Amino acid sequence: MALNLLVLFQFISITIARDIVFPPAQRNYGPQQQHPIIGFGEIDVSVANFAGLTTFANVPYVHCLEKLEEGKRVDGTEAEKFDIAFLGAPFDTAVTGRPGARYGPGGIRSGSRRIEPDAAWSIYTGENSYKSWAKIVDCGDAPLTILDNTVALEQLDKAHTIIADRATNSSEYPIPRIIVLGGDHTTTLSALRSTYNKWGQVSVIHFDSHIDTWDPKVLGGGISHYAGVNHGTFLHIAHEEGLIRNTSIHAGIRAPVARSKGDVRNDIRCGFEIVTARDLDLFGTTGIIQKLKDRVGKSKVYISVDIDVLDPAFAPATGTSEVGGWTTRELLTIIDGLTGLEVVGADVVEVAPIYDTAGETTVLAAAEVANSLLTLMVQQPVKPA
Ligand SMILES: [Mn+2]
Repeated sequence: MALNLLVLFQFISITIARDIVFPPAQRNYGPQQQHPIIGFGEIDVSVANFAGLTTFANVPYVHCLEKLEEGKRVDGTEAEKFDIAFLGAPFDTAVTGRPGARYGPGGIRSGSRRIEPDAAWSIYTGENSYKSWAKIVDCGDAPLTILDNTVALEQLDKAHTIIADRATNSSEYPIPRIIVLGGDHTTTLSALRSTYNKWGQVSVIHFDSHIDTWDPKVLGGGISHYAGVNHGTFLHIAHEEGLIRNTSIHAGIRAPVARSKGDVRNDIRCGFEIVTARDLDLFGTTGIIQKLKDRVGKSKVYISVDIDVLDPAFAPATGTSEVGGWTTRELLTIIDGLTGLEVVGADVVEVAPIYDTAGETTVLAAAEVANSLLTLMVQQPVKPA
């Protein structure tokens, strides 16, 4: 039996073997001539995922902030319609640790260059987010001043408002959703103001090593109101502004707090529950996914990913590194597991490319996180209530 099979295989391999014929270069060009580099067949210049200008995952750039009158440009032409937009928020003047996240949007786009919409079929799901019902675009970066944080956040608020007011490509789902490429974590405040205006209060799923609900009087030192608005207090402010529900949750927390009990008490007041980094060892990714889903229930969700949720081994390029974090694979498994939630906004923030490795470890991870956030939005379209 074994011998028969062997004979059969040999027969098949003989019948499908092909002759490899090399072009007779010597005869055609002569022994003294250089073999031409081009000249065999058509030259394709239509596909170039690391040439040209860089958008997230090579999706088309749209000037989303241009002035429109009833969907038309000043010259009367029709403006582009889109369902999901990437928006860069190059802002890092409200950090407490290392600066540099103003270069995050460019870094994340650079890390996303290998994603090619025509060839982005997931090996896990068989789906391709870029070949779905949703028209996906990159709006470039919001222009944010580096000289005044208050003005910069107002600029970002306005950019969000303009983009969320644009017409969608889908007639069924009338509000475009935004994925922010940060930027320090303060930028999430503008995004939450924007989701509140369009969708009402949201539950926040906050992946981070820090709680970021600090009372501005604690983190900011009470120097001034201005100093209190920073990347560790924005969730406290979002709660005070009534933007978020008390069904919010942190995931991946491991950094120490400033007060023995006050910070965690305040965190609960702001509507949060804590999943620590080491909870993963106890419950596994499936257990973490279930905790997050149970907490937010059927409410609309905003997902914010501070890249420092990852261990510095996987994301060294960030402002406030904390060791003992999750791996990139664990984080992606958990985010992908949130499928089915009504995600109305998302971000990946605190990416500071100047501290990255030569292998672009952090920006590659951040790009994949953004890709997973996009996938959640594509998998679950959302209608306003
Ligand atoms: Mn953070």
